[in-house]
Amino acid sequence: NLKKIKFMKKKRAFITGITGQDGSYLADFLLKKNYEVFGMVRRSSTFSTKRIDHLIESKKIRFDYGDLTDTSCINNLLRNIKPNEIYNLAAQSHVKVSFELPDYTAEVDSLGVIKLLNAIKEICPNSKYYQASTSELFGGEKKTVPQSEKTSFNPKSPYATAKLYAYWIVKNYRDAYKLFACNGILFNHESPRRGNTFVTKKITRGVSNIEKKKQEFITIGNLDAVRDWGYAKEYVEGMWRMLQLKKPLDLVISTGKATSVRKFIELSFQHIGKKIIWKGHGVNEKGYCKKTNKMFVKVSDKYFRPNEVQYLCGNSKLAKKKIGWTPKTNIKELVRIMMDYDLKYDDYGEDLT
Ligand code: NAP
Ligand code: G4F
Repeated sequence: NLKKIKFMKKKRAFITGITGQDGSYLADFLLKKNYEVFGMVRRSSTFSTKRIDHLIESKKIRFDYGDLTDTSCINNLLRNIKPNEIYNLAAQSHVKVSFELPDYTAEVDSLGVIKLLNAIKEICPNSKYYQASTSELFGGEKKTVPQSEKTSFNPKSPYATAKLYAYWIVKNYRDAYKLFACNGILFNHESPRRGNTFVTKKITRGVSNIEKKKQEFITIGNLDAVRDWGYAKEYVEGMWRMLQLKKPLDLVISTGKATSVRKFIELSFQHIGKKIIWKGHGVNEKGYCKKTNKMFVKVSDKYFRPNEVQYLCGNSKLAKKKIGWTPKTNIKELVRIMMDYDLKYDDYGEDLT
């Protein structure tokens, strides 16, 4: 009986996007905090649950099929789960893909948010809501660095524009209906669970495959784009901390350190004892092994975007002050974590670091 009472007292968290990088780490984190975790999973012809299989197998989380584009589904889920906290991490999250799927990106990343907020307003107005907002809102002009909560927005893709709508509608519902709703403006965060088509994972996987003699070289886009890359496992704690505040707030989460794609490539090769020498310019630039002169990196315009966000580097001093969050993993350590994983495994799914 005591056990039952304890169980009933657990807080309930509902995560959309639980099969993604952040959703899976957040589920791990909340379970450790003794939450009951509920997740929304999209139906697909093959299983998309690799990152959370360890939780499904041990029956630690409950998941329901659903989609952010379906109002009835969202309403039913909130009615049944009655969550204390809602983390909306679901999105068409790939910037380049958003130029190819602009309508769908808006459908999910903008309208999906209004569906959720309306459902909260009607069904569970006391639930706390976290919105996965993004540094892409800032547009990445070098003159705006470091970007903070006070930096003006300048979205440069259908993804960023859709996320900007989401940002404002969260603020709007917070003010109009007194919902506890926060925007977490997160800068890039990576991990062994990062999707294969994001640049960091593409690089660490590619370099590992070169080392395993499964791949000859990596083909990449803009080498000079700069990002503020942190470790996803730490960033999900920032999300949770935001929802423990007394009053809702929008906060930047970042490391404050900038690294170029070029440097990320050099660090990844350094991990396997190889130094890269660059020759040529623009799409003709190539990276060679200093010792053997073998070509390891090639540039292709296939991976350039119609509009580029050149330089992102955040200032998360307010997050330190308000929620006591600071980053712990620097870029070299992040590369080490991702490289060690990719050298050991061919894909995520085995050791869920
Ligand atoms: P991710 O790995 O791409 O995961 C996205 C998740 O959204 C997946 O679970 C995906 O399901 C789900 N999803 C996509 N469309 C959906 C729909 N129509 N209905 C329901 N679920 C849907 O992304 P992430 O890196 O974990 O990022 C989490 C969130 O933070 C996203 O909103 C992203 O835009 C935002 N964000 C990410 C970063 C970053 O650096 N990672 C930075 C700032 C903001 P499937 O598994 O079925 O595809
Ligand atoms: O890894 P990326 O695709 O991430 P991007 O565009 O910064 O977006 C990620 O971070 C955002 C936060 O700032 C999130 F909101 C978003 O959901 C996502 O998680 O590209 C990083 C940079 C870009 O400038 C891109 O042009 O790397 C450059 N890049 C160069 N070559 C490449 C490649 N990007 C990809 N994906 N693939 C390449 O071959």
